[in-house]
Amino acid sequence: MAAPIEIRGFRYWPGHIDATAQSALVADLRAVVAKAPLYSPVTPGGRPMSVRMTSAGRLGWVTDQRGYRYEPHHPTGQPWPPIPPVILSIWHNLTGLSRAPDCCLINFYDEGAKMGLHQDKDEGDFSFPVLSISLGDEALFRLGGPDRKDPTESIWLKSGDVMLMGGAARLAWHGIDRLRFRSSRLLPGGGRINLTLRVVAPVTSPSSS
Ligand SMILES: O=C(O)CCC(=O)C(=O)O
Ligand SMILES: [Mn+2]
Repeated sequence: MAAPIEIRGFRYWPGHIDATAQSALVADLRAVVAKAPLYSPVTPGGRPMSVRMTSAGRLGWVTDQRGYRYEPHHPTGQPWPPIPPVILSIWHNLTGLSRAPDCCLINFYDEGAKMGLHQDKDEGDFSFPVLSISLGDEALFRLGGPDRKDPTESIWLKSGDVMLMGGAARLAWHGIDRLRFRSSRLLPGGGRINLTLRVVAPVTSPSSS
């Protein structure tokens, strides 16, 4: 395995997942989405997010007027499907942890979708990292520091890239400014899938920031 590139405490493996494995992952994710359909989430403040979202695993991240939190069920009331084994093995290989993630959050970015600068802080234990996998169109990822005002730097994440936010970078601010729509041929209709693997336990109460 190639050594990761370190950027401000983020660890980055460009092209970690090859084209064949990317297609296999998309097939696995289609099976997940068939059971737990992508839906359009709303922030606690009532604003629709531009990404569509679903989860796999014991818990899924949700947001609505009741706050940001993890729930054991999809908004339809069904449990989330299990995390596909190939995704779990990427987690175990790159984090070196034997502990499995509780949640694989699945974000789908269609043309024009983005994600504002934020911290991932709805989990109960920040000593565990968050692992992010990119599939499909290239996206401009902005990464900063633990303070909202810290300077930021941007990199284009490509299909097959994997990023680890752990240690000092675990609570770093980050977001997606824009997509290069149809820059990849992985998804026939264009767009980008981002997976984030998260250890959630212990489960926390809802937040709105
Ligand atoms: O799409 C990405 O690369 C980042 C997604 C993200 O930060 C999140 O889901 O919390
Ligand atoms: Mn995030």
